[in-house]
Amino acid sequence: MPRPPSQDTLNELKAAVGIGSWFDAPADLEPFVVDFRRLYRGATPLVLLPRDTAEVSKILAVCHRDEVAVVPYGGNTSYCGAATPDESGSQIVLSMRRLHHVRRLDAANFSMIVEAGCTLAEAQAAARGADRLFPLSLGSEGTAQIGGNLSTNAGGTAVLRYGMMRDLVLGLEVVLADGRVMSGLKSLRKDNTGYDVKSLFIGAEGTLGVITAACLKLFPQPADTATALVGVDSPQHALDLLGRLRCTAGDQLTTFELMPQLAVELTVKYVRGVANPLGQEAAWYLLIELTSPNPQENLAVLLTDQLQQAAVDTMIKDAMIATSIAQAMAMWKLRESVPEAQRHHGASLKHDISVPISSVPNFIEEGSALVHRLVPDGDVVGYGHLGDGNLHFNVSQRPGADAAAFLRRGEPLEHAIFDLVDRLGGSISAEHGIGRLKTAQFASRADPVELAVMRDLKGALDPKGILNPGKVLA
Ligand code: 2HG
Ligand code: ZN
Repeated sequence: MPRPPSQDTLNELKAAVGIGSWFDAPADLEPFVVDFRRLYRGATPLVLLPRDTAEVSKILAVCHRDEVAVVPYGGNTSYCGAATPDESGSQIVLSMRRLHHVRRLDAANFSMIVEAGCTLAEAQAAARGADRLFPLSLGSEGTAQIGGNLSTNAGGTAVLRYGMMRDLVLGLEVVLADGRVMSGLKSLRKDNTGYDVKSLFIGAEGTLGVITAACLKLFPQPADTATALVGVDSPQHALDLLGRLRCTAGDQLTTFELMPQLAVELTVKYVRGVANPLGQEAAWYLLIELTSPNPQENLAVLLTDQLQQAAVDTMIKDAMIATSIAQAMAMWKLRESVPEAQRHHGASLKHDISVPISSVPNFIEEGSALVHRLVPDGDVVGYGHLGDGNLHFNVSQRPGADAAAFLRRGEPLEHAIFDLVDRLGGSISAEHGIGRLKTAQFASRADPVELAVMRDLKGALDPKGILNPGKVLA
């Protein structure tokens, strides 16, 4: 069990990074103790900002010896409070933002080695500068850091084509709980030497080790893109179109996002510069994007043909294909601003779930019935990555409803939604992780043997329990 750090330990930790690389004044600590969704307010005696892997190693060696808890902190965009210290005031925060270098980019190998504190946008820009693509893409990419993306196995809007963060990793450098450095920055596509140890640290939310750098896969830059906003009557029609496009466009289908009418309505209402480009309203909207590295691919023609055929087959109601980059960006802004619009609208209950893609219409129907029954003062704003079977099945407080009463209905609703997810063979956390928020639900629903294996791994890699205690396995 970790214990509060003594003054000697705190002094030693400060000395490990040097003057200017730590904070302990309350005003400076503030951004590090509140999570992005403001669900938690913790406390910490010290924030450390190491500059390199050697300093992270020194810090962990001290914390391990003295049994002091450490909370790794990236861009603080976790939806589950994964990077926030608890209320005890005894957990040290380890900010990774000064480890932000691109160590090496090998264009011929389609790979790059970046440090954990690089923002996702910085990593994307580095790849672009070498005429390559780093394809992970999500709304918070300007703030979210690579270390956090790895630690939560982030998803986003291009998973359909490129996979999640785990699929984009060739190698990792990780500092273990006792300060030892695992130097696994290989840039190989094929390497069958023993267990896939790096994979353990991806999605572990800083509970098994601190990722300091990663070798990431790169791809060709798209040279042709077709983007469309499409109106459909039902999730089933959306699913039918997804199946058809996967068969005709293959890997070129990069994005297939679903939004209900209410999400579009709220976004147009609250977010400046957002409009609905479709002439008529639809019950559901799709943001679809095809990309190809071949500039002669004529993707707009392919997408137009497919959508025309889908209209003839009454699969879709209305569609608009972007004819300029500005139009495509406006469609993207509509989709990416939904979380912001929901925030402006009032309190919300969030469920980041996934089910097999074929079960999404069924999930939406049964899940909406649960919301109507259990949260009569809420409206379903269930949107997200239909191409991955991942919905943000959120519920927004109806205008004028009492926020506290609305939020109190969150727990019974969450149980009912997660029961439905379990029945459909889904996941209670598709892309946001467990953090602190979902530890109880995770522990009660995970396969007991799998959970026991996870606890064994935690015990083996972090025997003193100093790494991000209270997260994932509480
Ligand atoms: C998205 O897909 C993000 O926009 C945020 O994962 C989802 O706010 C949410 O629930
Ligand atoms: Zn998402």
